[in-house]
Parts: sequence; C-alpha cells; structure tokens
Amino acid sequence: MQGYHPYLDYYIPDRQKEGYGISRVAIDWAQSQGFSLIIALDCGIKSVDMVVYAASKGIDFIICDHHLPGEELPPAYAVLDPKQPQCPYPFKELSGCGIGYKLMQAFCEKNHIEGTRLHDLLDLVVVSIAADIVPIIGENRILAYFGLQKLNHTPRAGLKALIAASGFSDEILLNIRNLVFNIGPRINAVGRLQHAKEAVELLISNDKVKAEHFAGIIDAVNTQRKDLDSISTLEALEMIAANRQNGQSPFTTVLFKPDWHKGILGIVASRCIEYYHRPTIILTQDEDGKLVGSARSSGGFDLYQAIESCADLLLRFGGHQQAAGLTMEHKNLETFRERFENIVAQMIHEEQLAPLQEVDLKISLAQITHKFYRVLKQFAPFGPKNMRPVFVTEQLVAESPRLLREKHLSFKVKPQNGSYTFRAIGFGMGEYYQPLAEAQKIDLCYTIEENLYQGRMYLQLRVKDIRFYA
Ligand SMILES: [Mn+2]
Repeated sequence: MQGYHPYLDYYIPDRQKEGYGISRVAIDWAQSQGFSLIIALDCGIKSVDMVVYAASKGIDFIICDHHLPGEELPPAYAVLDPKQPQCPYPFKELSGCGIGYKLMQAFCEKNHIEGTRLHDLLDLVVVSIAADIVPIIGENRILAYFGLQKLNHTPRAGLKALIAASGFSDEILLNIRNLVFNIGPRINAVGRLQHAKEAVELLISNDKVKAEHFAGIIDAVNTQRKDLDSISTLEALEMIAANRQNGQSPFTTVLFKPDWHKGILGIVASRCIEYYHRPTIILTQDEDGKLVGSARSSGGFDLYQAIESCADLLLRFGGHQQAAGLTMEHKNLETFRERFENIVAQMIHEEQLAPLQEVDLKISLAQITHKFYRVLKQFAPFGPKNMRPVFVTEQLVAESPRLLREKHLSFKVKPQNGSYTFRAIGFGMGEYYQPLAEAQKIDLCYTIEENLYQGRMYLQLRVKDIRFYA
C-alpha cells in the first residue's frame, strides 16, 4: 500500500467467497499483517462470534454499523450503531459511512484536531447517503447539502473521474437522484460482480491518471451488471406472471433460480416491485448449495419483522425494514414461501400493495415562476423522506406529443385558454403517447425541474402521471 500510513490498511471481504458481514478470512489476514485493531464499517453489529474470535487473536474491534442489532451485541471495544435500543444518539438514520464519519469527528474532538478538516470528506459521505438510500432528513440532509457542494465544486480525483465516466458534463450539478441512479450503482457494480477493491482504489486515488483508469474499469463492469440485471429481471417477471396465473402467492413474491448472480438479487427484487407491488425476495444458490436471497419491501411495509417471524427456517438474516438479506437451506424454501406469504397477508395494509402517488399541492401553471422554483430549491437536497414536491394541475391541453427513443414521452402543456406553454417530459411513459395524442384535456401530476437548453435555463415539468378525461 504505497503512500499510506504503514500501520493502516483496508480490507474488503470478497462477497462471493466470504459472504456478508465480518469474515474470518479478514481477521486471519489482519493477524498475519500484525494489526491489533479492526474498525468495521457498515457491518458487524451481529458478528458476535467473529469479534470473540478476533479477541482470541489479540485483535480489538470498533463496530461502526447502522443495521439493526440482534439480541446479543458483539463484545467489541466500542459499538457505534444508533439503531441499538439504548443508544442515546439523537439521529438514527445515518448511512454506514456516516457512522464512520461520526467516529472520526469524535476522534478529532478527543485529539484536539480541527473538526473542519473532515469537511473534505463530505463528497464521500454524500455518495454513501445516496447509495445507502437513507432518508434525507435531519443530519443526513445537512451532510448531503454540504457533501453535494464539495462533490460539485471540488470533488476528489476518483469521484471526478467517475462522474465523467458516467457521462455527466462539467456544467451539470449532480443531485441525490444522480448519485442513487448513476454513481452509486457504478461503485457497487464491481463489488457485486468482481471485487470492491477497485472501487476503493478509485475513491482513494489522488492521481488523475490512476483515477481515470479505475473509473474506466468500473464503468465497463457496470455495463456488464446492467446486462445481467435485465436478463434476470425478465426471467423473474415471467416467473411472477406464471405464478399469478396459477393464483399463487397473492401478497408476496418469493423467487428462486439457482443461476442468478448473487450480486444483483437486490436490484432484481426492486425491479419486480416496480411491476408488482409486493414484498419481494429473490434467491439464488451459493457454492455449498445454500439459498441466499435479497429482500425488498414495498409501500413502507415492515419486511424485517415478517422475515424475523420465519427465523427458525433461516440460517441467517439481517437488514432493515425496507431491505434485508437472508440465507436458508434448500429444503426449507417451500415452507418459508408459505409462511412468509401468510404473515405478510396478515400484516400488510391494502394501500401498501398498490403504487400510490402522493401529491403535495394542486396549483395552476401560472404559479410556476422562476421565483417559485427558487423557493422550491431551498427544500433540496431531495431524497427518501424528503422527496421533490409533487404537483397536480387540472384541465390542461397537451400539444405536439413526441416519442423519444420509442419509450419516453415529450409534449407541451398549456391551460385551456392560456397562451403560454411548458415543456413536459415523461420518462418511460411511451405507452401514454397514443392516448395523449387523442386527448382533449388532461390532468397532470409532475415535479418541476430546470433544464439547460441551448445555453438557457428553462423550467420543465417531469411527468409522474397523467389522467385522461373519458
Ligand atoms: Mn449500509
């Protein structure tokens, strides 16, 4: 590790070989390198055995985690996890990396180091906030706000290279959505398909050439990930359609296919939920025949509790209300599938089973001014639990609808007797093209965004939904 403190190094377990959480291989490696302390980030809260094992080798642990603890806490030197029932820390929703940031803040305080020195790291923190899908409220919103400033103005070499490799031009100011959909998935792709080491090397590189090298590798792996992802999603959707025809599992989706890639199970689960709004578990088989799966929730349903009720059928499980991972024996699959279905059927509310578009306010197009938009922007950064405000305007006329690349919808809207128009764009809403072309008037549900077009900033409406009059 050239250029680092000789007594400091990082270790990222190989997910394929070592699984999730703290691995024994990691502890053995740390011992062989002569380390006496391991700081676990984003994992470890349930690794009681591993922390005991490390202690037997003279290695201490500091756990920085944000996952839900089990009944027993690991006997570590320190456990930082605001999700511990007894933890007095007021903000419970930090990202995994956010907890690491807190550790460093405390370290600075204790060692009389100016805390502002840490602000340089906020570009990393905001990426983690977005990639971890934690709510953008409270402390996360503050960290995200300053993190985005750092990221957009003076990003570290690695992130700068990755932003460029993701196709963003210099003028574009990235927001949380860009991090969730473009930057986060690229960083995660290498860990899913190969080894996360390359992502770490990218993020810590100080040198432009090296950073661009790693950004290129990561972008290529991401392309590969996208292909795998769409094939597996299609397979999963076909399986659901077949199950539904047989009247199976109306409340849940639990699918297993032995050749699905372990690294993309969570993505496939999320995609299935976009089509069928059900708590979803996607499983594959690992090398020793065990089933491993990723679970995702829909409509705010507490998935963790439902999985916990099946604990006796599982070898391992962990996670949050909205996302979890689990491992089971193949022979338990059918029993699990039935019990999970029954538990969800009892617990879930009707409205959690359908996509629900919440609307913040009904307005008229005349109210959408640049001043109005400037005020809206003060609510940013937007993200989970602090979403971009959604508006509805009724009785509009749509003009000159166009299909973009056969799947996106672009058109103009104006009030029924108004002369001014707004451009509206509906991503992935191609199927609305025909009805829109024939419609006399519509109600529109949308968010407002700015769009740079030929050097000028325009306000445009990003369509969430359209209501047609019969
Ligand atoms: Mn995490």
